[in-house]
Amino acid sequence: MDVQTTLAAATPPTIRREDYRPPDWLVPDIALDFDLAAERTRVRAKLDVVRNGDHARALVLDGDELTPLSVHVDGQAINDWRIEDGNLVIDLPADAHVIETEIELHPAANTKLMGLYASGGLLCTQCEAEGFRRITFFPDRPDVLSRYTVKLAADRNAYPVLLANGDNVANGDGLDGRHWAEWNDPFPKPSYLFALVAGDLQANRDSFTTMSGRKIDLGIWVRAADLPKTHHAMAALKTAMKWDEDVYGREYDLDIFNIVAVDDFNFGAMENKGLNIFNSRYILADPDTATDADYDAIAAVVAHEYFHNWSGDRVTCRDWFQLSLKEGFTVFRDQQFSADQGSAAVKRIEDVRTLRAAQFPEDAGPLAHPIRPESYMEIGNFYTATIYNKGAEVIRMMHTLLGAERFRAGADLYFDRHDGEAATCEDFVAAMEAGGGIDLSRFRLWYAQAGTPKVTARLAHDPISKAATLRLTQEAPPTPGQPVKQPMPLPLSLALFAQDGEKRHEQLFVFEDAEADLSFDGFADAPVLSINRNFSAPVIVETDRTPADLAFLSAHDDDPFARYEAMQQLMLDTLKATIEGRTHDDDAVVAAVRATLEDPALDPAFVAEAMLLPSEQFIGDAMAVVDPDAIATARDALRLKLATELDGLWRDRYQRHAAAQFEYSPAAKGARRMRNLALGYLAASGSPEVGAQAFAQFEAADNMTDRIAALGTLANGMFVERAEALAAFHARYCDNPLVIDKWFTTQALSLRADAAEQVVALLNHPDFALTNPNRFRSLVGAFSVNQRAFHRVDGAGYELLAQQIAALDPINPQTAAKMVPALGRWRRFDESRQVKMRAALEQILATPGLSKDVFEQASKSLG
Ligand code: 0A1
Ligand code: ZN
Repeated sequence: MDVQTTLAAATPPTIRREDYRPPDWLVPDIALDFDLAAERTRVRAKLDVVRNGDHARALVLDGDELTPLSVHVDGQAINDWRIEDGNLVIDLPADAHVIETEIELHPAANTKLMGLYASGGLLCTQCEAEGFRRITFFPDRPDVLSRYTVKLAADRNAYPVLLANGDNVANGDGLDGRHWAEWNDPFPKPSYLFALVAGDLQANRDSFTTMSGRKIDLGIWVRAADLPKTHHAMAALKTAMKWDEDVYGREYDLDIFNIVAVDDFNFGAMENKGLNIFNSRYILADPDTATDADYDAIAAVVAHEYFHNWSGDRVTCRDWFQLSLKEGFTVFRDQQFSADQGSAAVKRIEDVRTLRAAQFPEDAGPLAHPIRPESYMEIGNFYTATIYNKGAEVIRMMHTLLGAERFRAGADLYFDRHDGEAATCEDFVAAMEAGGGIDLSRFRLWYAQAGTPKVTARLAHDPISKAATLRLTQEAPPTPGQPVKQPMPLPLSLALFAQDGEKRHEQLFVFEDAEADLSFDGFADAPVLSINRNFSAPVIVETDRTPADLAFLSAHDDDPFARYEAMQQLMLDTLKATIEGRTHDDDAVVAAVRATLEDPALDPAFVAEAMLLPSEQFIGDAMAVVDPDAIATARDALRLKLATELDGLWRDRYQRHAAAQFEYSPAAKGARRMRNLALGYLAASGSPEVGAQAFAQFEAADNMTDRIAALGTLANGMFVERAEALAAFHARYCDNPLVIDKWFTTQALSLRADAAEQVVALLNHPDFALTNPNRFRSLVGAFSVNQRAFHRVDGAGYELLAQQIAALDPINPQTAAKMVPALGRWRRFDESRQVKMRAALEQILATPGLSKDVFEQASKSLG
């Protein structure tokens, strides 16, 4: 075989959206029978199959690493089945048959964590997107909806609890200490929503009475020792159930809603019908082990998975190209929910920060794709920030264009029209048009075009005519496969402020063309422009506002997001000027930060957000060529200047927000945020006195937020207390893997020059393991976003990541593939780094037996 054919044979097929065809066979009913054990599990499946349409094609049942032990058609054993590409193919004479198959699985050996696997003594499943085919032969695609009856049998001692989707209809004892449970899910569902769990679990039980008066039994299932850590998740669940009734009119449908926490999980959580399975990091919390950010994330993820019951389960996706139909909408819903629980402004700032950190780089790189992609090799690679977070921004824009009431009418129509169906993104937009009364023809481009649009805004003023004119342009950059873009409708929230601080004009301008001119009369003096308020469109806005304008807005804008944004832009402009060696005035930043810190009307949580310097990555994203060293130097210098010049204020804020007894309330969270921000600034000086102060906080803290903030401060610097604090932290939490993850992450994110060496040492720590995705992400994933360390000029960071990806790939390809995009950003760096990053990608591609997950990411990254 020559090289060409070897490569061709290794390239996985590309699946295209345009090739969609309805399924050849449907499966209205399926009965599954599991004989469970960690080493060997027997699965018997009985499928009622019905020919769909007028064709003579064989029945093809997807299979992944399955071998049939027996196949029956209409009760008769047959031998003329065949396996093609792992799938079971059976020629069938009539239009309806009963197919029975039997296979054997080895859950304990399933390190991919897709299908049925073992985690910490439990047996559990993960089926989205294509895991069900690793459990039984089935048309594993989301447009085949079936009613499931599931029988689980297992050893009673090892697996006293047996859970599946729907209602528990029967239970009994078997021979040899075994027992069984039967579950029935009345709602037809696609196979990716199937789930089972078996294990020694205890439930935090509660109930919720729905708006129509039905009582739902709720259970959060964990190891007995973890029960005290489930209260926050339970409270969030009940709040989310009520919120979905109030805001979307959506009521829960089954009589039971169960959640199970597992330690080994590839993603955050999974919305299986009536049986959500969670990564334990998104369930378990108490003040000693979880930060405020963890508490918030738990509530958001619990809500997200619960909301999927309607946006995902009752109305599912026709095919995986429609993934954003359920994910974009559900992220938007969870964002709305979280905004309603606390400060909407702070939540919006956090969401935009996430979008910019995770999605903008994706949209600007070789893996850019529209929220409705056109093709994929491995669907697991498309659970991206684009599908999720940009998808949510697209839904949000519709909400902005329609207003809450008409958006609700559109959502109602969508659920009415498509309940029980597998729908498309087009169905959603069409329902918004009909229900909300709007024409979204051009808006549909948001589903088709990748890349972050760039808007330029130039405000001119003529003192004679007293007119201000705003000239806008928009342009979307070329992305892979899409060299030329059309302008898209951008809902831009605008305001003009007079110099005295008065808001003189406000509007939502839907900017649809490549250019637009707006004029405003009656301005004797030049006004200041506030644009993309509340981040009304997911775009990059470039203005010619001066530092004085930005400082003015940071003090006067009545839109909190715009106020935050003005401060960020001011900091960014200053940092860029430093990096590019242009003359500029750092004092404008100091003055603006001082003014915000001293404004008594502001919420401390908001102030803390506004005071954060732009991340090193964000600064890099704003440069033509990222220079990690210059960025680090400039940012450290500005940080030091703010620390020194505002020293008294930081000390005062640290004291003013002194730790009181732990409480999880918006006010207490804001105080902790402000206090820890102040500690961070105080530590910038490196003074030994602050090291002692951080260590004292570390030791005295009654909550993880304060303790980890102190540890991070120490870990970033050269303080003498550093090693002692790290050791004490490890010793205190050595039995808690979620906290040990934090210990790894804190060191992987260190700003010290020796961060890469520390990470190398930690890879050999006895607590490091490739088999647990949380642990891998906590060290290797965190390191890959530590810009100054990962992009070290000698290429050591790239080498390290390539080795770890190659090592993880045979164990868990899905998690390994998630780490590749860090190397895919090579075009953004200087020539020398580009060469090293490409070499790392080549090295990954040269790994024998590479998975299609990593192959797709690495080959596309080389572009
Ligand atoms: N649908 C889930 C995300 C998810 C996707 C794939 C998984 O496979 C390992 C797991 C979870 C959500 O949006 O929460
Ligand atoms: Zn989701």
